[in-house]
Amino acid sequence: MILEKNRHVIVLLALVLGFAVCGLSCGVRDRKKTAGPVSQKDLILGFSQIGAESAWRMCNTRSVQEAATASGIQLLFANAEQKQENQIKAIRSFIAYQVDVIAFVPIVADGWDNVLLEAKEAGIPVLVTDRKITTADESLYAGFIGTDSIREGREAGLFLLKKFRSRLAARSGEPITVVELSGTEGSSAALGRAKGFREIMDGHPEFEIIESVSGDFLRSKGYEIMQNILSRNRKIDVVFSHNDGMTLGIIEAMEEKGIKPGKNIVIVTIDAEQAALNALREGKVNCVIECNPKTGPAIMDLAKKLAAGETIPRLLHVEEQVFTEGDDLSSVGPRGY
Ligand code: GZL
Repeated sequence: MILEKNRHVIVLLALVLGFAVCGLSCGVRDRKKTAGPVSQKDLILGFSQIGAESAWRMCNTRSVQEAATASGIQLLFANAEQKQENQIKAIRSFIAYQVDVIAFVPIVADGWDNVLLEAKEAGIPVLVTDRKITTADESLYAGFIGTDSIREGREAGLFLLKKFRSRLAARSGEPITVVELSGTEGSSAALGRAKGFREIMDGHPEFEIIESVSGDFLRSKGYEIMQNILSRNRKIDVVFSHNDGMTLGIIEAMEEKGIKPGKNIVIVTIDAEQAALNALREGKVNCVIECNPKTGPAIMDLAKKLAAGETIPRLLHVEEQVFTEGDDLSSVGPRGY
């Protein structure tokens, strides 16, 4: 079972070991000797992905893999099974093999300085994608491409100001109670969404965040947490969920208790996967904020630039939109995740 569980890492390590032995014995792939711009056909990109915790993540993985194939870039792909230590091992394997570029999704924001310093000393540029890192040494990575989590959180708050404008105008004094289900603790996605949300909520004391619990971006945890909160019969006006996976669990728990999601309790959710837009059309959620997973092509373009010795923008946020109840969604095509 363990073998199966860590299959991806084992395959990767065997691959790297094999290449390293071959490299040592037949003198290939010594980047230092062939330092300088790498032609696209020889470009090898090491990519560390965090796992497969949501439909969003699986779409992000497909986007990276399909874009690498379309670009003719050789991809060394490692699935970390939700563990930072597996990501650090994978990045060290990429360094050992002397890939041309490393890209990774940091599962949490902290704890990357040492391994990124090793990559820097090996002369391998690093692209941070999807989630951000916290570091005092900005030279440890070349740039970031992904979504603006703080903006996503702000959009959630701004929707609620509109949704509850009449209650806010009435100044009834009755608090508007909010339950927040947040994503993976310590991840920039969860930290940013919580920060942006509070930037708006803190300006309106009528809103009261009565509970904030991490559901780790998992549907199963969204269900369990919501079940537990509902069992305590608290008055809940709003649920703000950091991703659609947890929201699907939240909806299930509410309906089991005879609560009408989107009607008895307002729901705001982030990602905009197909199931969430379907729920919006059915009136089971009230606002869906897009978080775009399809960054594969842009990642490959940036990897080519880095391999050619070019500089890239430090920060690239991808385009995202907000879908709300009452929108005409007829022009919104299949989401692909
Ligand atoms: C956000 C991304 C999050 C998604 C979740 O950029 O890191 O991780 O919102 C996913 O669905 O698990």
